[in-house]
Amino acid sequence: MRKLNVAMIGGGFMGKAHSLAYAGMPMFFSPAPAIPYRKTVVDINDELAKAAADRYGFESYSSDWRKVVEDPGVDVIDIVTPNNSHAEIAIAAAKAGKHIICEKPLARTGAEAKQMWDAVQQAGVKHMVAFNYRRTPAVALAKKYIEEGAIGKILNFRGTYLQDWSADPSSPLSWRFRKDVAGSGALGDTGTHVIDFARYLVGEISQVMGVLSHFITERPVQSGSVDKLGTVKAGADVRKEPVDTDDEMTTLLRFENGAVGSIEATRNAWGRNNYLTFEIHGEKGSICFNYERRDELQVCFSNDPDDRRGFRTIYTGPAHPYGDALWPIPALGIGYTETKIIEAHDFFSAIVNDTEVSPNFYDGYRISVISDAIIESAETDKWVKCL
Ligand code: NAI
Ligand code: SOE
Repeated sequence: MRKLNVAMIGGGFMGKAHSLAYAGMPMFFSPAPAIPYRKTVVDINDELAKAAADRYGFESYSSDWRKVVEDPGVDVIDIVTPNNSHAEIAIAAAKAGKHIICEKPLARTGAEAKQMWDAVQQAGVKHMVAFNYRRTPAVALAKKYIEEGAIGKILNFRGTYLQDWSADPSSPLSWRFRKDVAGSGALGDTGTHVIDFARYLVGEISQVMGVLSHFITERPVQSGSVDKLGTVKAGADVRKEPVDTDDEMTTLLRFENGAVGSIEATRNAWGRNNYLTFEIHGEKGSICFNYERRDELQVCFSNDPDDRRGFRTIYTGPAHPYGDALWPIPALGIGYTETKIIEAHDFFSAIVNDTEVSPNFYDGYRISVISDAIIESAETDKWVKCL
């Protein structure tokens, strides 16, 4: 079995998720396309890097990503750092001929993302952006139904990403609230996952009409480089700094194929934890998904008899996408890790078989262009074209 050496840059939340995926992928997918070997992990200092290596099972560690990217023994660079470092690391990795998987959003702006897309094209390496939610089996099943024509021509897409981990103004100001690091707030952090769903399931987005809100304007400063995602509350005496990113994004959408839609992403939705949803209406039926109930897909088909028509629930299992590799009985429970395992499988398959994988840096670039258009639309109060 071919072994591919991975250097992972960043050892926080996504460092954990990607490491689990590398360890678990060959257990779920047999035979695995390749063994992702956890060779080196990098963080901002040796102490954090060593802790990540020990915890996540890497052979070595470093605090110098530039050196690691040049290492001839490394095949794959995995970028799981905050958004402001994605471009620099990815462009250097592409120049060094490494295959690259980069966390979302690909970049802070469309211009930055374009440089990354250009760099991987010039280098001829494989590239993927880690919008893993589309690899939830129920989401892949929705895609299959749409491609089979089960709901006919799509008319409407409604997507949401509602969270409350930062709804409390006393939860600290991490990198996710800093425009220079994150690029934007709810828009880039979670809204982009829904934009990925919209493009994947419906098609290219051609125009947007957005509103960005900014309700929580300052937060207590957080110590350390890892975002504690609201799990640590600061005392009243802690110094506060301004938040310069949006905490809510709402946008109308027009698709190239004539469909219309809307997306809402908010950080202020008490009671909603990872409420990532879509509802798609076609001429012959509807499909609904809610990540908080991610084993389930709700479907309604217009050609069901009048007295039986209505939503029904399909629990994903062996009969559905990725079913052979996952669990033998529907509704045993698909987790976040499974989506990352499938993502790793599809990325390593593309490397080994020299095929394309999606979403790739082009998709990441398009999502950044659409995000820029939402910002411009919110600033000008006008529809903005993004195609
Ligand atoms: P985190 O704050 O948990 O961890 C970031 C890690 O990167 C920290 O250990 C930090 O010290 C390290 N780091 C920062 N700058 C670095 C540099 N220049 N070189 C090496 N290490 C550096 O952040 P988290 O949540 O893991 O987010 C990382 C990326 O993953 C972000 O782009 C985020 O948007 C994305 N993400 C994606 C998710 C998904 O569902 N696909 C979920 C959570 C995050
Ligand atoms: C925080 O909003 C966050 O960790 C996002 O950064 C991720 O992309 C999302 O998957 C879960 O929530």
